[in-house]
Amino acid sequence: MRIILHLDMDYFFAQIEECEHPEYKGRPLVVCVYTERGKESGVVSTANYDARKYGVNSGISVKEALSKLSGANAVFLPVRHEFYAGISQGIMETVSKYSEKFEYASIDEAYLDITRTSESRYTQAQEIAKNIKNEICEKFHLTCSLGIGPNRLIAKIAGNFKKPGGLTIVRPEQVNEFLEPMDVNKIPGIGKKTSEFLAHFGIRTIKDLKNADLSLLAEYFGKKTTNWLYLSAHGRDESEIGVESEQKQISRITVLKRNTRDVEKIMSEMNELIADVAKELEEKELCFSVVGITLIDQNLKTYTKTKTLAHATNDVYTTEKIMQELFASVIKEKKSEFRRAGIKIEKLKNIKGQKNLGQF
Ligand code: DCP
Ligand code: CA
Ligand code: CA
Repeated sequence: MRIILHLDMDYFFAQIEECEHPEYKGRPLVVCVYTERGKESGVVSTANYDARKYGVNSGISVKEALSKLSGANAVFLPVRHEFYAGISQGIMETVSKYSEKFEYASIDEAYLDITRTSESRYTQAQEIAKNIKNEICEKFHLTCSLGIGPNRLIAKIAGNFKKPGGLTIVRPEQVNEFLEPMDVNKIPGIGKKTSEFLAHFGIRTIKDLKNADLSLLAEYFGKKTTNWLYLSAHGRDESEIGVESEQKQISRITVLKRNTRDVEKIMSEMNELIADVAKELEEKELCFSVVGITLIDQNLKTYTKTKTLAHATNDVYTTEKIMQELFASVIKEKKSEFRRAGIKIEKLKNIKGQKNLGQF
């Protein structure tokens, strides 16, 4: 019997800003992605719970947020993504120590398979959850919400159940009563369109979905999605946490047109290799969380350097800047001229069971 834990940081970007500016505590705080057009143009990245009371949530326009919060003594701050990513990385490192089966899910979310560490006991799982909360609080002064259940799906729904600061435990024998009264959109992957579609058939709660006519659903959603809907409604999810793919890395290397120490020149010769790696990632449906480079000098000495990302990604193009920094740092340390250069990605994982069904 597996026990899975889901972690999600509370109002993550806004909570970090609160922590950085204790003087704003108690005031509505909104983190914004501004456009160049100024202080009224842009969207809300996230907001603290004081601001949410006024209906300010991720994705609404800054203008709308300003109007909802007029007279509320609110604070508006620009998003600082790199800064939050650094804190995320620290949190993920801390949390990943609680199990060898760890999986990054997003900048503020992760899954742990704690079957072994809890000895399959929910009382012990609860202790582990408390320890995680305490450690995050002590090290980062931040709160999170945790969910524990027999699989990834239940852990995630449990984690979202009580926020902020929640710890919700759903034991196998409680799964049905926990899920049945919920709206279908509580199932991760069922977005607005799917739930509207289901509502046409009179399916609003997870209990409705359990009792639905599968052949009717299959006509609209296809067999694969219908099967997934059926399993989810029954709280079933076999997907493993943090299984690394059998393939350990993808790498490409090339002979440079001329021996060089010029980072820009090296990067300009990486384009083809990067495109090639991107293609392989897509074909094999893999994501990765470590980026690396290789340089070989005129004496055939090899140098490599890697960096662990704050969260796994399947988009190698977003790591070009990191590659460039890694090349630059090797070049700075060594005196050689370089003859060959290459890139690699590691910690490959299969992207599965994480499909977003929002397109329905
Ligand atoms: N985020 C964003 N734009 C969105 C959604 C999220 O920029 N449309 C960013 C800001 C969030 C972070 O991602 O802080 C994590 O997203 P969550 O959905 O987990 O939301 P929060 O952590 O902000 O709030 P909650 O307490 O509901 O988890
Ligand atoms: Ca969150
Ligand atoms: Ca999240």
